[in-house]
Amino acid sequence: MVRTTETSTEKAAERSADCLFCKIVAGEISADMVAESESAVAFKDINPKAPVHVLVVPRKHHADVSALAGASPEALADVVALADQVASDLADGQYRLICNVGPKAGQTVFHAHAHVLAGTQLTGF
Ligand code: D5M
Repeated sequence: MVRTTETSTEKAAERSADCLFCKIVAGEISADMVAESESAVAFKDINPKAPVHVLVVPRKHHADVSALAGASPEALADVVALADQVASDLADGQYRLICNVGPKAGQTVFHAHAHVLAGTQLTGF
C-alpha cells in the first residue's frame, strides 16, 4: 500500500507537552549535542555510566522504543544508524546499545531513546 499522507498516529506523535526530550529536541532545554540526523538527535547523558554515554532520541515523540517500532520502523532504524555513527565518531565503533521499555526495565524518561555506551571494556549485563 502506498501511503501519501501522514496517519493520525504520526501527527499525534510530533510532540508531547511537558516531555523533557521533546524540549531538548526543540532546543528549549540545552543538552550536549554530539550528532543529529533528519529524524533523530544524539546528546550526552547527564548521568554517564561509561566514558561515552550518549542518548539517541527520535525527533518525534513516542513513549518508548516499542511504540516507535510500531509506528515507524524507519525511524527506529535511523536511531540505530545514528547510534552506530556516534560510537564510531566518539569511540572505536564498539558499543552497547540499551533501550529501556517501561518502569520495570528502568525507563525514567518516557520519550523513546537508546543509550550508547562505549569507550571502555563494558562488564556485566
Ligand atoms: O534513561 C533516561 C536517561 O536520561 C538517564 O540516563 C538520565 C538521562 N537524562 C535525564 N535528563 C537529562 C538531560 N537533561 N540531559 C541529558 N540526559 C538526561 P532511562 O532509560 O529512561 O532510564
